[in-house]
Formats: sequence, C-alpha cells, structure tokens
Amino acid sequence: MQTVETDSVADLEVKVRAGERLTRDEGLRLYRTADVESLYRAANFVREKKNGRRAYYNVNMHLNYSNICTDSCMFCAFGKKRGDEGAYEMSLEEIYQRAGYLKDSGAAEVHIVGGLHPDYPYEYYLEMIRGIDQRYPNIHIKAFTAVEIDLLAKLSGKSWREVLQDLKAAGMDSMPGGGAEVLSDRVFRKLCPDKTQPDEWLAIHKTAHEVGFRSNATMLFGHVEKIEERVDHLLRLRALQDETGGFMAFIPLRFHPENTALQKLPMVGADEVLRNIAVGRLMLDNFDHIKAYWIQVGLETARDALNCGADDFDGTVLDERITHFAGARTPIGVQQQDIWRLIREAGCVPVRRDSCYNEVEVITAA
Ligand code: V47
Repeated sequence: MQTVETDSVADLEVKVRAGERLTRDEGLRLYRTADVESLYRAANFVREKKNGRRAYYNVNMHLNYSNICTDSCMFCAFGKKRGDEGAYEMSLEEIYQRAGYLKDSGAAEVHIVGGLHPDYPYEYYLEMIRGIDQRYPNIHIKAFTAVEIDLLAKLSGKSWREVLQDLKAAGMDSMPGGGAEVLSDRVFRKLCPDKTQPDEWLAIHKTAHEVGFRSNATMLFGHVEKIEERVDHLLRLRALQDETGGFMAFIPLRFHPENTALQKLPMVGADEVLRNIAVGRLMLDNFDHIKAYWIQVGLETARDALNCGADDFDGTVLDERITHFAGARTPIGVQQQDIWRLIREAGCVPVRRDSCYNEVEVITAA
C-alpha cells in the first residue's frame, strides 16, 4: 500500500500521553511509520484512558431491505439494477417479519440500509420505521445513511432537517455511518460522482445531530485514496465532532474488491487494518469509541484490534449482505459466545451495550 518505512513515532506517543492533539503532519507520519510498536502502544493508551479494558458489543441484526440502486459506485458489489441477477427487494410485511425474528432472537438493534431504490415513495420509508417501532417498541432502530436521507429529501421535496424530523417522529433512533467512503472530492469524482458529496455527507450528519440523533462515521479504506485524503477525512470528522459531539463511534471499513469495478485491486492486509484503527484512535481524540467491524476485518483481526485502539466489536450482526456480495469470507453473523471468547483472548472484558454505548451487562458467564 502507500505506507513507507520512515522514522520512529515515539515523540508522538509522548505527545499523546500528555493529552495533546495531533496535527495533520503528525497523522501522515502515523500512516507512514514503520514504528508500529509505538503507534499501537499510543493507540492502546488512549483506548484504555477512555474505556479501560472493556470491549463492547451488542446483539443486533442488519436489514438490507433492497439492493436495487440507481447509483453505480465503483467500490460496490451490492447495488443492482432491477432485473439483474441477484437483485432483490423486501415488502414491508417481510421487513416486519424479519424484525420479529430479530426480537425473538434477543436482538436489541436493527441496522437498516439499502440501495437508492428508483420507485419507493417517501411514505414507504416512514412506514417501514413506523411499522417496526409500533410492533417492537424496545428495538433500537439505527437506519438510513446520509445518502438515503438525501434521497428522501429529493423524493419528498423536503429539507434534510424535515426528513430527519419525520423519521424521528416515525420512531427512528439513530443513524449509521455509511456513505462517507473517503471524504475527498477527488475520490468521489473517481468512484461515485453522482452520489451525495463529502460536504453534503457532513452537513447531513450535522443536521441529524441538531435534530437530536446520535450517529456513527465510517471511512472506506484500501482503494484509490491517498493517505493525505485519509488524514483529511479524519480531520473533517474531528472538526464536526468538536462542533456537535453527536458521533458515537468511528468505523474504518476495509474495502473488499471482489465483484466490484475495482476487482483488480488487492484487498489490504491485517497490518493496514490495524494501522487504520490505531490512527483513527489517535487522530479522533474527541470520539469515545472505535469499532473493529469483524464482518470486514475478520474475527481474529478484530480481536487483535482491541489492543491497537479499538474498544468495540460491533455485534452479532446476523445477515450482513453488503460486504458478502463483495466476497467477504467471514460468517454473516456470530453467537454472543463467540464474541466473548475473542474479546477474552485479547485480554479484555466483554460488555454487552445498547446502541448508545450504555452498559447493559458485564459478561462473567463462561
Ligand atoms: O456505506 C460498500 C461500504 C458501507 C463495500 O454505523 C463496502 O455502526 C467494503 O456503513 N467493501 C456500509 N465496504 C456499512 C456501514 C456500517 C457497517 C457496520 C456498522 C456501521 C455503523 C456502519 O459499506 C457503505 C460503504 O461505505 N461498502 N461496498 C465493499 N466492496
């Protein structure tokens, strides 16, 4: 990848231990350094300062209601045109049924995202949220990326704020962090020129925070981006978090090339995953949580990430599709016991959390 061996970052570890904020140039050094020992130690220091040895997870399910999408992002294997092999959509009844299965399996959160569908009306989205919330009021509904919020605004002729207020009234609880990719105009021009743009992604999250939603932020790494663009992405998230405090977790997403227009690219290795987790932990000093999304990074690497800055293992997931369309070899879901074992192997204490990181149970069971 783009990392090159340069100097020690022991001085940055000292700075981090003193509680000082890192600069853009220092972020670049963290991406380039061969001194991963200092990098991981510094990131683990921040992780322990914020979260001790706790490692969070939740019992959740992904619900990807349709993969039919009007856009054609080069990194995506999930989106299909209607009539394509593998294109699917779910009726509202099917969605409610799946949410019911979720409740029966003890899950506390449903994470809902889909493609940019050409014909669903505005009311379909509100009805989806309202119907789940009415049937299962205790399930936390984390739904719709900034890109879908933008679509809903265009569909309804309403502002982002009005759309978010409608969704809140319908029962939506928080927003996931997808669609950010790398917040760089150059990267978007190359990979997804027609999609909700970087400035808009940030403005939608800002509006969501103002409306009272908490949200997450992702960064899709390992494709055409430069390390300068990764650092700028982190700085833009940090600046918005300084303003609103509305982000809960940062989630570095490892690009899976299979079945995408970029399939000639190799997938980055575990070392790059751990570096992105660690640099994210160090640059985002105002984020409480860094998520190791095991679906994409692999269960063992997610375990190792818990000692390189990450404090959150995501959840049981049950039925992930976006990364599996792009060739992910991980399971589509795991049992809580598997997560406990991996967290303990990392020397951490498993803590089941709710969607807003309130502790539900410190796990002592075997
Ligand atoms: O927005 C698309 C990315 C995202 C590929 O907020 C790909 O808690 C890898 O945002 N290889 C969706 N990634 C996933 C996401 C997410 C996941 C887990 C937790 C949370 C959260 C959010 O997946 C998309 C896009 O950036 N993506 N294609 C691919 N080929």
